[in-house]
Order: sequence, then C-alpha cells, then structure tokens
Amino acid sequence: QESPHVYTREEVRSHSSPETRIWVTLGCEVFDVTEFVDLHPGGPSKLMLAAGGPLEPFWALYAVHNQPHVREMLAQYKIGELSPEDKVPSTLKTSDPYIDDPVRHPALKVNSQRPFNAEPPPELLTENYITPNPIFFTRNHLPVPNLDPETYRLHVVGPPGGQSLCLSLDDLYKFPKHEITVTLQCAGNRRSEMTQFKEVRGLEWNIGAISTARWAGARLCDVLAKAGHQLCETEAHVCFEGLDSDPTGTAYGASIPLARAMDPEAEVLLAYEMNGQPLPRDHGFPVRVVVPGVVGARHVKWLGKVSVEPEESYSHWQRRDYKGFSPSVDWDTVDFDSAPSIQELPVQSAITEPKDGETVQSGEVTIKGYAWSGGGRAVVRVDVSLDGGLTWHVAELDGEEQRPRKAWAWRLWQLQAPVPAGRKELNIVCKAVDDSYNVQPDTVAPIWNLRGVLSNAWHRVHVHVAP
Ligand code: MTE
Ligand code: MO
Repeated sequence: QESPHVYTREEVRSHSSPETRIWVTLGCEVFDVTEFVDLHPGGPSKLMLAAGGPLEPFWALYAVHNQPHVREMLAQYKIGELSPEDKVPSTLKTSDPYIDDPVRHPALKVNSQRPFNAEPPPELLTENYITPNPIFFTRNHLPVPNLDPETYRLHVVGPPGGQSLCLSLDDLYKFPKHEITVTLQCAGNRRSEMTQFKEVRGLEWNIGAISTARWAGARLCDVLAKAGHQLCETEAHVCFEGLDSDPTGTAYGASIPLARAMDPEAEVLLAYEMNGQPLPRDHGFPVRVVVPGVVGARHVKWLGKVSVEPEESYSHWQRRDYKGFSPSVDWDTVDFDSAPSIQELPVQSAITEPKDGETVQSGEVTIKGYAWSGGGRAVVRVDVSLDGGLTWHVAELDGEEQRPRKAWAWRLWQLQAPVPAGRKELNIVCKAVDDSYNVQPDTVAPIWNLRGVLSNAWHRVHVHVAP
C-alpha cells in the first residue's frame, strides 16, 4: 500500500476555485471535491464557503452532514492527508455553535436538532386556539443568537434626506403598542406528504409547521415613517436582516414589498411580545418581524436591520429558496430567478384528530383540525368527508371572529358525525374554502415541486372502526 500524499494547509488553501480545483479537509484528510460542487444538495455556493479549508465549522452548523453516507461519498474524493503539524486547530474541532441554544419543550417533534426545527404533535396543535409559547413550532436556519436586551439596537436605515434610527428596546416601546392574533406558517408545512408522492429536498414537516400567537409591538409603518420613509411610485422593498449568521458572517435575511410595510391596515409588526411575554429566544428575542398573512420566512427573527431598497433582499432565502415551481421542473432545470418569492400563502387545512392509523369507536366520530388562508382571506367553510370525498359534511368553525381582509389567524374546526353502520374503516378528508372561494387541490401530484413547498392538498387520514 502506497503512503498517502501529504499536503500543507497552505497548499490546501490555494485550491479554492474551479480554476485551481477545489480542495477541502476533514480531520487530517484532504479531498478534491471539484467534481462534487455542482452535485452538492445544499447548492454549489454552500460548499464553496468551505473551499480551501476545513469542513468542520460548516458540518458543526449543518449537522445533517454527520452521517455515514455523507462520509462515504466524501471518501471517493480523497487525495491525501494533511502534514501532521497542520491538523485542524482544536478550537475549530470542539467549538459547537449550537452549544448556547435554549432548552426546548419535550413535547415538540424534532425534525432537526442543529439547526433546531420542531413542531407540536397534531393532538396538541388544536388543543388551544392560541398556541402556548413552549410548543409553538420552531424553524431556525442557524444557531440562536444570545442577545442582551440592554445593548440591543435595531438599525433602521433612513431615506436620502431622512434620518437613520438606532433604536433600543425602550425606544421601540415608545411607539404605539399594537397587538394582533396572527397565524404563522412555514412554506414547508406538510412537506412530508409531497415526499410520499416523490422525493423533495427539505425538512420533513408533518402538519404542525403552523402555530398561532398574540403578537404585540410597534407597527413597522410607524417606525419607517419616523425615519422619513414614504410610499413611492417606483418598486421598492423593505429588507430585514437577522442577527443570526453563518460562519462567513452572512445573516438570515428576507424582504416584503414596501407597499405592504407602509400600509397601516396590513399591520406589519416589529414584535417584542408573544402571548403577553417577551419573545422566547427561539422565536426572535428581543424583536422579530410579524407579517400577517405572509409566509413564515419573511417574519425575520432577532431583527438587527431594516432598510428600504429598490430590489428584493439578496438573501439566499429570498432569491434561492421559498419559491414554487411546476412539477416538471427538477434540480437540473430549475431557474430560481424565473419565479416570484412566496409572500401570501394559499388556503390550507388539516385534520389533527383522529390520527392516521388510529381506531375510532363505532357510533359517532369527532374530527378536529385547523384551517387558514394567506393574505388576510377568511376561512368561510371547511368540508369534511368520511368516505374519501364522495359525500361531505360541513364542519363547525371555532375561534376568533375574522375581520374582512384582515383574517390573519386560523379557525379551528370540528365535526361530530355518525359512523355509517357496518363500516370497518373511514377515509377522512378535509378541505377549506376562503372568502375568495379559493379551494385546496384534491391531490399532491399537480402541485408537487422540487422543494416541497406550498403543500396544501386535501388532508387525508385513514382510520379503523372498532367492531
Ligand atoms: N429569522 C431568522 N433571523 N432566522 C431564521 O432562520 N426562519 C424563518 C423565519 N424567520 C428564520 C427567521 C422561517 S423559514 C420561518 S418559517 C419562521 O421564522 C419560523 O418562526 P418560528 O420559529 O418563530 O416559528
Ligand atoms: Mo419557513
């Protein structure tokens, strides 16, 4: 057996572009991953962040890499080893960027530990109209920053001729306090049903990447007005930056159109309270954006900066993610610039009780769930079927009355229905209708997309009937 080639860290560093070829290290091993860059599931740009250096800091952040099949794949690209004096500095090996993440509630169903992504189980989801903070679903892309409320500052960039603001929490409290009930839903909610149809890339959310809270804070329009911003004729966007960032210092970011941000009726908040409490750390302490009726990705947490720009945020999460595509588009043909970023979400509903595979009593069955629509559109009806969609019952809607065009929160619903005599199983289905008479598609196939977003087909639960 030949002894491996030995390279210095200096040499590895000089291989950081396609022209010089792309090398990375893991432990003491050196890999030439040039051919793999375009195949990287997270996109070529993510892998390029590590070009010429160690993978450890990135793998620590995206712990999904620490699996045997990833190591096997990497092994194919091995070209040698690091010279002994050049092994990874121990600080890089041991430092865990997630070490400071908060403690979480054990009821949460965890989809990913690092970064932390978790949802409440269906049976808890509709237990309360307002989701208790500890089980509110959590979607983090990065470690949770630990911010000091005393030194926290929000930077609001002013327009030319206006004034930039540097706001402490106390400054924010001086704006009129506005409180509203808003349902927040991730674009990936119910992605696992898309996966069942055909593979997609993304976290395997069940039906719980949605939750509802009372949010209180300053209205974004008041803060923007204080800085001297006005509505303008030309296209403009309000860009948000979080104080969470990846190893290169790139922050989470997103944007919404200026017209929505400036509209007092759109009620966009810089929220500092969630259900009467300071925001929990997982949900953006001390300040986050709440954009009623709009996809979760725009509700930027740990808010550090607000600016008005002629174009949408250049953030990865605005431009290279959270977009919908035709079912025929795959990772070779996808053109992210060709589709608009998701803002308002389509009409949605799901069954939380009974659960798939459960056995229900004969006689009468109680079915529960949630329904919601984006853009402030109210849910006007939920139809429930016990026979896979042949015949329908209309469910009873619970929860807060909804204001026209400002129905920001979900309706919970339930139905008590007789189980037809002699039935051994039920195919329970629900679908909601919003006040624009938008309906949900009956199956996943026509709305399947490579990223598994906007999954809102009729929700189906199959149960057995006790003899
Ligand atoms: N804001 C920052 N700064 N970092 C993030 O990772 N995730 C976004 C959004 N805001 C995110 C963020 C996404 S994709 C969603 S769905 C919501 O936060 C989730 O909010 P929650 O964790 O409070 O439920
Ligand atoms: Mo999300």
